[in-house]
Amino acid sequence: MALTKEQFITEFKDMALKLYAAPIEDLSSQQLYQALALLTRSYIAQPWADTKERYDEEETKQVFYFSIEFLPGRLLQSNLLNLGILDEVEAGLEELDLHPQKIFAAEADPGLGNGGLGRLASAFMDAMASVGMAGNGNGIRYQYGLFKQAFVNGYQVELPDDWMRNGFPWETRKENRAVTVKFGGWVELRPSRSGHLRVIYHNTDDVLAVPYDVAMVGYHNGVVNNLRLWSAEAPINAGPHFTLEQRERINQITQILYPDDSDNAGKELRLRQEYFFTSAGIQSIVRHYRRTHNSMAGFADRVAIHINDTHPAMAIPELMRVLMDDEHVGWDEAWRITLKVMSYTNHTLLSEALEVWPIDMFSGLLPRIYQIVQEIDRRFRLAFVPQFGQAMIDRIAPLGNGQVRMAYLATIGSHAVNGVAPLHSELLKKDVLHDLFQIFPERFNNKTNGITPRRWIQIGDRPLAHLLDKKIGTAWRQNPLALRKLHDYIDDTRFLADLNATKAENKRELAKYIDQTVHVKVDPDAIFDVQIKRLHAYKRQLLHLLGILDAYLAIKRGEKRPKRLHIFGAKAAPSYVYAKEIIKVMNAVADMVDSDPEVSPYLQVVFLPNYGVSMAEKIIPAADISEQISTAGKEASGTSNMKLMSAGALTLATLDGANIEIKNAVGDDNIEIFGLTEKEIAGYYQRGDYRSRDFYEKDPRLHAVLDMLVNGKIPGIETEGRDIYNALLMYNDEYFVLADFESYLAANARLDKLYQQPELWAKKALVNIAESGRFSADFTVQRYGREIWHVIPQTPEDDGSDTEA
Ligand code: Z15
Repeated sequence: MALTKEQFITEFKDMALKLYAAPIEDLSSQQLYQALALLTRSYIAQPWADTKERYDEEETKQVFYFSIEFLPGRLLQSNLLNLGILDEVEAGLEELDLHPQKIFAAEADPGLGNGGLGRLASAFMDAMASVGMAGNGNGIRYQYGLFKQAFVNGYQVELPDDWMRNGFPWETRKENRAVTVKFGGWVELRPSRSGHLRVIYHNTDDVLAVPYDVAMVGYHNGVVNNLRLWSAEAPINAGPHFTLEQRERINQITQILYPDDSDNAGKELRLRQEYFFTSAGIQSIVRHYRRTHNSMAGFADRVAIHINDTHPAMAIPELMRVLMDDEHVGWDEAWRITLKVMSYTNHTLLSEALEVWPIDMFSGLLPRIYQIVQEIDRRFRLAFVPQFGQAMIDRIAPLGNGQVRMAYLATIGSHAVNGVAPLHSELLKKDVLHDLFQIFPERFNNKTNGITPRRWIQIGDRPLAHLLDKKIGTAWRQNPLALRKLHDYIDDTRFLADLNATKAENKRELAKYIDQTVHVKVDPDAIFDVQIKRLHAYKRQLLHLLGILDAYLAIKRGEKRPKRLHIFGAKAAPSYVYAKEIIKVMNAVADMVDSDPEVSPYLQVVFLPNYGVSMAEKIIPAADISEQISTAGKEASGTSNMKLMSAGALTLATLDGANIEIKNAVGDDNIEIFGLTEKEIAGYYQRGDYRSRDFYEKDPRLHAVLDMLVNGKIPGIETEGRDIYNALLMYNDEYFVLADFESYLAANARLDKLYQQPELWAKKALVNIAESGRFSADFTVQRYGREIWHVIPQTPEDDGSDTEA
């Protein structure tokens, strides 16, 4: 849109006055933010309404991305950027003697997700709007987001995230679009005169699902899509017997986000949440469709529904329910429509993350849905036992072992199933979904994850963005493949120096931020070595920690090395004891290193509390090294690896998830690979001959490091050090930390050496930035659009460099 600085100043002052009856000089940053957000929303309103109208008029096929998590990050700056008015607004604010960054920082970060899965969903929302695809999000409006993390005495403490305290100016309550979701009770099936079954519900708990819509603004294209977040409320005419307690129970459904990442706790409230937003979404899609169509026959040509991990897999039986019970479609036709509409992404191979529900709980809470799952199960068995045998079908039918198995249900009820990186997609076919792959090979495909360079470079890394503009022009802002132009400057000494200077500037900024937030002074000349992701044993923050302890001991012995600053950001699930113990030990090591004047000139460790999207925007631009060190075969894709690469950090990585893609993109010389491969690890499993103790006994450096966990050298970690020591040596080190220790150290030594040659380092950084464009989520959603959703997006062009499994 077009907006001059002068126009903006007038409208902004006007909005502030209307809202606060005060001149802007009297307003707090929070108030200025509110005024600016409301003004921005007023700019979004028309294109939002126009987009909706256009989709309806042209009968555009629409995608509905169902996800129990969304992590959009702060929206003000990104909306201004995408509207194309960020520069004018900032200039206007500055003319008013205001500080744009201070105003942007007043926005609460909606933490409606845990990690990669939720952030991916939001990247896809941004990307779909930006490529002009009709893509809607469907999720939950959690009143409290992911807990706020604090450290007390080095221990993680979880505080509530009251993110809506000041309101959420981006949402609009659509009370006229509310639907009712039914739980519990029992169902009566009664044949009606017209021949179809009448389904009568008795004694159900009814919940009103009220949607709150959030605009998803496309980049410079006038498109505004919709993210619909559902809130649970008591039904309006609930009657005199409706107690406060019942109201409380209803409100609970959308009160909190479960703080578990890649883990499944199997709690009933979680099942309620899943059905709540899934049923509400399906009902509202069907209702909207039926306003302009008098049968469901063409539904699958207008609607694609994507199931982001199994949390919304109930979309399959729920759509069957609506088609049959409400729309009177027969089973076969309903199943045909459902299969054509539904697609499913798997995000993990970890068995503890695969969702299963006890049949008792499931059938009690969702009796009608359970009947439909039983029928899906019955027909599946009938169809495939003859060809594949009872034993195999028993393993993979939706019902088995007294459980509803959601990944199997999702695969059986979708026309497409994908993993999120080539290795992951291969392993899905080999292990977790092997038997279903035998039956439905044509459904399986890979869609490598992506990120949005708009947030990570254009907003998060302004110094780099400006340097790029100067050198290769601004085309990369529209099409990130244009970053490849950078290759032309691989021998441009001046430019390489500029690149290093940009990184140095970002490091100084981060150093300031660290000082302000945790009151720790860090040396901006150190190597900034970053590991930012959820705390999980398989991600092996512990390997990184052992590397730090080795460095500590080496420095104590008198070894000199370039100074390294290790930066961690990670939340542990509140119930994940081992992960929390690792946090405690990290913090203890940070203190020990810091208080030792022999060591602190060479080594520093900072664990930043409350890592999230907004903090990532500050850390990533300053990173020199990106630690992506999961046990091979365990990390489905990873996405921080892509973000850090695009900021020119060198990746220190195992051959896992999308690290393999990064390696293929930049070439072996521009990434630091170490550790066991997935094959080698599978070999250990098969033979059953991994013995972590052998590594401990053979390698004196490893021996010394592990002993530090239990010999009292690190103050205050008696319990935690012992538990970790035992996990590694008594319980045989489930994640092969000890097996990879030596090669991890060797890779780190190579990085230390490389850092002595700043120009060579800059060349490798350049290649990483240049090749990061392929990981733009714009391309990812276009691949989904072409190959899974069958919607036809317009711009920008894909380079065709797909990554099929
Ligand atoms: C989650 O964040 C991921 C997988 C899950 O099963 C759950 Cl419950 C949460 C992550 C993967 O661990 C990560 O490798 C991947 O990049 C991300 O999803 C997005 O696909």
